[in-house]
Amino acid sequence: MVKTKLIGGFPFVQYTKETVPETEMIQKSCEFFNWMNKRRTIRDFSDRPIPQTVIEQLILTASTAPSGAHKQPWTFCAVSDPLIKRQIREAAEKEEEESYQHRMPEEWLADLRPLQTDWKKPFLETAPWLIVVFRKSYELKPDGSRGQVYYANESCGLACGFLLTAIHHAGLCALTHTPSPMQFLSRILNRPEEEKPFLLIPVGYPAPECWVPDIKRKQMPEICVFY
Ligand code: IYR
Repeated sequence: MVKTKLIGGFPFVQYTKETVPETEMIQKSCEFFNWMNKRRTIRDFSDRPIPQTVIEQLILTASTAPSGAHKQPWTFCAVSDPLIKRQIREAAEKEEEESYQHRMPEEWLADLRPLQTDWKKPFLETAPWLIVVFRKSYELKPDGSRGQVYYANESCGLACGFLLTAIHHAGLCALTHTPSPMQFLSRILNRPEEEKPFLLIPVGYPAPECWVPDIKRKQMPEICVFY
């Protein structure tokens, strides 16, 4: 039985967590790193379908992320409809072509060269699901008035991190795609004014032949300082 009590007049539940001995903790943290270090962003997707129930569970995991004042300022739009995916691809490619040809400065283009990206985005139609994450800039209360949200960028970033981890855990792959500008997603998905497009995440299996850049991750001394 979960113990409950009022603190400052608000309901609290007692939280218990199963802890592990230190040796096991060291092993688990190593294993989890080794497994997370295998996650890669991909751009070559298979069209093999994924059941909606899997996508639902992945999104439920994403929504366990912490958020400012527990406002959960996110909406996840999961798209498998081929006609909507095509509309998204066409609109994204239009913006991306303009960006690659005119908007992105030379330094940015040079930084992207090792990744060999370009304005063509076939994965927006090939991947069986596109999860479009929207960030709420305010929330609509039941009476129609506006309520504040807090740290919405940080909250949505955390939720997307949880989502990518859940996708990897399910044996699937994803791409964190940020077509720019991406207001077209609000229009195509008919989202309300308070929701702003945050991240577009194609989800699926890798194509039978899938290539990723041979990147190296920074080592401890470059990313961490102990005090
Ligand atoms: N949005 C473009 C460009 C792009 C930008 C960054 I920063 C990347 O890490 C990768 C791509 C595109 O999706 O191609």
